[in-house]
Amino acid sequence: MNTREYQMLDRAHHLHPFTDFKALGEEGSRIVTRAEGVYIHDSEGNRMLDGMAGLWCVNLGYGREELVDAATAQLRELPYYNNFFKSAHPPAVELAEALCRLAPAHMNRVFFTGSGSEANDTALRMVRRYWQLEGKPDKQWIISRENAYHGSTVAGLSLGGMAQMQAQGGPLVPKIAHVRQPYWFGEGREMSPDAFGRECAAALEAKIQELGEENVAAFIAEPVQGAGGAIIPPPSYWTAVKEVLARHDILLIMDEVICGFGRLGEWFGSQHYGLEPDLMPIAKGLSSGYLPIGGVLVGDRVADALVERGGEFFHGFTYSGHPVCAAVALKNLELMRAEGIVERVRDDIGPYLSRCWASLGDHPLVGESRSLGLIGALELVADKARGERFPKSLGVGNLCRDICFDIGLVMRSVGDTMIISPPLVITRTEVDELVRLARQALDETARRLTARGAADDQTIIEESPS
Ligand code: PXG
Repeated sequence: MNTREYQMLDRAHHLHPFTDFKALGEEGSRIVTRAEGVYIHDSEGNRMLDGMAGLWCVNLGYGREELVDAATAQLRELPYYNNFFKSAHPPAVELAEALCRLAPAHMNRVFFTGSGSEANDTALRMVRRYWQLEGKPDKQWIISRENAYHGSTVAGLSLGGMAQMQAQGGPLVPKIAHVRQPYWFGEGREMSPDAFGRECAAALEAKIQELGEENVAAFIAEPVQGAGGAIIPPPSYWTAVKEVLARHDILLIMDEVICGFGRLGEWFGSQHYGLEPDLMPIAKGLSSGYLPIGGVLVGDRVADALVERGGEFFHGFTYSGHPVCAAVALKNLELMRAEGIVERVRDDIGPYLSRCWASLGDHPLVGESRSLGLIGALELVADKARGERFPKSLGVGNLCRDICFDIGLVMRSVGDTMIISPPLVITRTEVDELVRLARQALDETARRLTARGAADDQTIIEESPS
């Protein structure tokens, strides 16, 4: 089939995630056909540097034969069996052990799911059940943050704080509240980053007091918000939040779906911030995205209660710990360890990317460039000196993203924030290419905005009665 034929069938039958179906149908999808290393290829023969590692997940890059072999061998041996009814199979058991060895010392158990959304559903069920078992059944409220993304199932949607999503969702899961996010560039520039970080932690404490500590089960957050806009909190934030949670005996769910498995230069993002979460939902980088698998790492406090006093936990999925997905995840972790991927992000390629990425800060369109490990963001602004945004209606972020695709770079936009999260195996030469293409895209975006502005001025002059 050629591109046109794929696009026609796609339009006729395929409802894409997070997509205006009609608009996409008119435009036509990009048909991605193959990939290797950090590059994807489309059906028109274009090659693009994948600055997003798929969707924040292809950490080991594309085309790893070892992962293909692990999947093939497991498909032959045991393509499926479940972990219900007193059964288990080697890949699930071995993966559980490997994960708990990597996780902080107080986390010794894992519950498998098929995705990050299911992991967050599971975490929600677990914390409410935990407090029930503790004889505090009123501790049901979960506090999350505005603009958080925790998945697209109803629980994920409810835990998340994305207003547009929730507006389409109908009644949400009850007893979930949201507090402000530590987004200094977007919401806190009238004060220092540290003061703002403390203020956000104070907002969490105020919410706990408003709801009543005796009614609050847990706080859920990502170490660094990914889909929300690669929001790296000010250094004061997590220190202060940790104190608040300890003061009020509130559990911490750290959503590690994006930050887990090396993205921030530690196995888990929580470790970068010195946090000891009670639960850690994981997915994405667990298998480098080769097959769908997620889970929740459970700390001893919650796990001991569930195991010792919980009786049957009525929860699970057909594909909880799927053997082929588990075998691939296991091999993925083995390769990450053998190749020192996490240390490489922390000590070498992360700092290198940081230096190169920071150099984009001098561009007239960039109000802030920030990065941590292998997550980076650029804030596009209309007025660099004052950090003023463009009107939303101009869609500058999307314009820049489309230009990126045209010149061979996948860079995502969240509003007017441009984001990268490349495969962790990216080389220095490829980082140089990524940053060069990003600068080229910024230049072209600026050029088109100027051309548009000139056209608008022209229109005004022509329309003017004088
Ligand atoms: N938590 C976090 C922090 C995520 O980023 C999920 C949970 C849900 O995982 P699943 O596997 O159910 O998709 C995610 C997923 C984007 C984008 O536009 C990000 C995600 C998903 C879709 C789009 O950046 N993250």
